[in-house]
Amino acid sequence: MRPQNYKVSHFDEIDSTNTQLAAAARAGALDGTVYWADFQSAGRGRLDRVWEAPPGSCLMASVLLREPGVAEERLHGVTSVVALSLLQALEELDIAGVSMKWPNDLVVGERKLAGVLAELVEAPPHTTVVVGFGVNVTYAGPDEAKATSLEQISGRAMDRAGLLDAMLTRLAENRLLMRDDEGWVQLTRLVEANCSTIGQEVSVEMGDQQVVGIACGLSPHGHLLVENDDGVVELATGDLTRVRATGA
Ligand code: BT5
Repeated sequence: MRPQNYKVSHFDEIDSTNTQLAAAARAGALDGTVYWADFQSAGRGRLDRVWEAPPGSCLMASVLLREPGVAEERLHGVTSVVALSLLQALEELDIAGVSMKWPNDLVVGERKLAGVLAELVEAPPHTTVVVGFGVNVTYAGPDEAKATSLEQISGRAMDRAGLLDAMLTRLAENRLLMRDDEGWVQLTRLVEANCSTIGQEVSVEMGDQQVVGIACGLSPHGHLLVENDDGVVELATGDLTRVRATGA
């Protein structure tokens, strides 16, 4: 069941649900406004990358969150909370084997199934975030060796509106947890438990900085902890690649 406080608009075609929802946020759109589209002509990933999918092949949606009570340092964690909500929705719909790749992907093994893009919007008086996500339903990404789709992993084409509803329901529950310290710790532990990055040897790039080490956990703010000879480094975000498996 879709929680009543979302206001959902569907578009056959749009440039980018994130771009348009950010514009709507600046014009006063309310918390819980959701845009989703069959096709994006200028879909965006992080750092000016492109998110692409043929019409109707991918669930592409953005949610507007106004979170007056959530501290700025936790906002990076919003990406993880949205990814977690998606993962929980997929589990509810009997899709197994999906895990989170820090900071913003859902993967099956090493293949990308979904990506999340959270952007802060200057829209006073509250801290405002537009969080977009793309989940491949029948399209297995621009590079099939690196990506996958729900159809590929489950043999069925999932109804995108149903998946959106399930995800928004989980997000509404998780947002309640986000608002207090205890709930935040609970969410971080859930993200950690579902994050296949933890335990891997990784290389993380942030601008011209690079950190290599073992991803050993998440901080209370949801930042990645990477351990190497220099100690433990805490990373709010970055581009992560796996160096090699360290465990089973
Ligand atoms: C992301 O960025 O993964 C965030 C993607 C967010 C997309 C949603 S769709 C709704 C909303 N509106 C938008 O305009 N965006 C959001 P990043 O981690 O930077 O990954 C981007 C990279 O993923 C690209 O450079 C490609 O290599 C790859 N890619 C592009 N389209 C893909 C797809 N459909 N499936 C898998 N990988 C893809």
